[in-house]
Amino acid sequence: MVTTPGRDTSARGGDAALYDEAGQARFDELIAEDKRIEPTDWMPDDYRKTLVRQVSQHAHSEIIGMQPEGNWITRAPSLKRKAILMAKVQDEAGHGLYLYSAAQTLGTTREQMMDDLISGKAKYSSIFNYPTPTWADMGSIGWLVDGAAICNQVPLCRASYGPYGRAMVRICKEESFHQRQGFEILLHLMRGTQEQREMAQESVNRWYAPALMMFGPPDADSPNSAKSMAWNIKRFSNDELRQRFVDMLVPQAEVLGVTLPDPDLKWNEERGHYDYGELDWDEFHEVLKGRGPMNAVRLERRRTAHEDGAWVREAAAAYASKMAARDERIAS
Ligand code: FAQ
Repeated sequence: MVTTPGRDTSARGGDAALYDEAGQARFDELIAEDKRIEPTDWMPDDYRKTLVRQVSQHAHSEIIGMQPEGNWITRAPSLKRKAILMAKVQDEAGHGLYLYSAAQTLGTTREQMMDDLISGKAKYSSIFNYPTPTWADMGSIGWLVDGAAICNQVPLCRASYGPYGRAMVRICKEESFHQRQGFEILLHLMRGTQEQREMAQESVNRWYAPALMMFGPPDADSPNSAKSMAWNIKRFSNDELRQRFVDMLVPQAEVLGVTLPDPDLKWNEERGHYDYGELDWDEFHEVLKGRGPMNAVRLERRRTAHEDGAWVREAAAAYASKMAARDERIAS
């Protein structure tokens, strides 16, 4: 099949049989030159599938990620804290929406992605399957979870797929604010009473290891990394980013006055990095299989919210078709 290089959209929808030699050559050239692939460019089916997988999982993580903090909106300790938390949770909703839109440019639909999420087929970040029993958890989520998200996502601003990379730029700016507000919550607690300091430390103890696992399995067990890195989607491996995160956390923990719960954490002069202890990968895989502490609750909540929102989707569709009919009448 001969097509205009780089403009063939016939492979949309994922038919691997629609191999396009010229399109592939143009794609390879763009990747080699570290340029962007845009939605109308021809792209290999596997590249499209990898992106749909990663971008939709990322979107689901933002949407499910609203729940652990949403849990504290009504109980935030002051009006100011409540307003900040509410704004943060709304930001996460926005991130989910940009990312669903980016995934839609790859030929998948919002309905398909939502069905996959609420049926339990799609993955979302393991971190959101842990509970938030104390106010200090709002600090730990901001400091550790948003901190890990930034480490992971800043390189994604240079992802080869244009709509994903561009969405990440704005997302990272907002995550950076989120990380600081979490740090500030913990700092405030650490400068408070003994009880508040203990609450902050107890929360950091629970969130530290799961936050390190957000970067994904060790490189040797990461089946998707090699391809994603060859395609300039991922720029660094899971372990490289995890190390970067640990190195960033240690001085920040000193400022806060909290202890990171890892007896093996120590500076390695030779490597120029902090060594850290083995993580519990069995726990990670259990969470991925849906058996984490909050998996069932998170999915049930999402399902209910989806069902409760059916009337909004129906009303929006009815309004859109009314407007389309009106536009047609005016045009004819
Ligand atoms: N949780 O081969 P790899 C946030 C899966 S957003 C669950 O290494 P890959 C904002 C992986 O999907 C947080 N599953 O995979 C916020 C794959 O399964 P599959 C989300 C995980 O894609 C803050 C399998 O394991 N961020 O926090 C996890 O090359 C506060 C093998 O793994 C993103 O999604 C995990 N932690 O690397 C919101 C960033 N790790 O699909 C609210 C974009 C791995 O083959 C409050 N994503 N898996 O069945 C990425 O950078 C990558 O997808 C990785 C995984 C690094 C997550």
